[in-house]
Amino acid sequence: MKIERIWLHHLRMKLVGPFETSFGRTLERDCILIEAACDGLVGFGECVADRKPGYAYETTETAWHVLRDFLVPLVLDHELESVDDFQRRAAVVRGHPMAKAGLEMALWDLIGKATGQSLFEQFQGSRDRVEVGVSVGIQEDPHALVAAVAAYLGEGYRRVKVKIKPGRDVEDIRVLRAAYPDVPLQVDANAAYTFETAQGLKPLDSFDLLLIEQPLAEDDLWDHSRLQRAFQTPICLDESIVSVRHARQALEMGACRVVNIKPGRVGGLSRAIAIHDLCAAQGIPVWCGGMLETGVGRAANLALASLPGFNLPGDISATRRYYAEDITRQRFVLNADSTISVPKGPGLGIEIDNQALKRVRVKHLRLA
Ligand code: NPQ
Ligand code: MG
Repeated sequence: MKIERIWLHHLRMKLVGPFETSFGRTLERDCILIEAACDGLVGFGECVADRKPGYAYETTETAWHVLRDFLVPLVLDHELESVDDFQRRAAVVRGHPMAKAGLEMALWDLIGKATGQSLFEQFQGSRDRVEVGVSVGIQEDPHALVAAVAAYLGEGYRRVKVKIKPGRDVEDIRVLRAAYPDVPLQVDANAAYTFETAQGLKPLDSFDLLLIEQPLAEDDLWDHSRLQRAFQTPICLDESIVSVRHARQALEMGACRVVNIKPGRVGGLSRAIAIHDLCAAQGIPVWCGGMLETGVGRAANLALASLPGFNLPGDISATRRYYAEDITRQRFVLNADSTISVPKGPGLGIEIDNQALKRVRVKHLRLA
């Protein structure tokens, strides 16, 4: 396969409402759509780096730079054998996993279109609909949280994740748990605590949570292992799991009992699958995280989450949870059983709505 041309599209999409986490409040979501052409076909990939380095160090601008100046030139006019071949070439670029993952996704889409296979088939997925939950941002107060959760339960979501931060943790969850004693519930701190301040989360152990996600810093596997020993609730790592090696080491030191897998955070769908395989071999539950993707990244996440080891509901909500208007013709909807169906068409199985794309595009660039 020889990629002939690549376009980068910087998008800015309005969220249906503000989304607040421990690292800030978001009203607009930036990302880069990568379009790669080869033999009359085009493949699309989504780079999930945001405008601000809040969740991770990459930003839309750093990813644009690394794609334009380093990753795209490695790919253009070079005979690529496979996705693995791309990853070997991309290894000369240190870090920048979201930039790599976006380009890798476009390759998967192209290969699928060339071979007539969906990503679901390429990955050998084991289910055609995947269980999903909803991620709820920090609200004005605990009562607003209960109201927000009530609305999502009304829409059919059966698993709820709540964002927490210091000062908005135990009491919020106590009130929510009292309102909904039986809802599968989990929390996500996005690295907002230290080993010391996280001791204050101990009462969460009595709320029957599925997991506590990323309480401590991204680069702190060791203190997570100390914290996991002190808590009954499983700790799940998100930001800390940046590679297959980090996943193995986290499991070896008992830093978590559950792993959140996001293709963007680990440098691509191929790496995400490798982490899935490692965890499955050790009986460690994994689930697919979410990065407020457009329909492009959402389609990729659905294919990934169809693998057999994804045995907890993913943060893959319906399109309308985040966007009134999306860039794909397909809008993803929640089935009555709190699942979303995996796309079936070749590659990602999505079509870009070019008019919608133009409406949300900040800038674009053609390479070669
Ligand atoms: C998480 N996602 O699991 C993330 C983090 C997250 C669905 O909870 C802009 C860009 C806003 C990236 C908000 C969910 C974001 C973002 C949250 C990532 O940690
Ligand atoms: Mg998270």
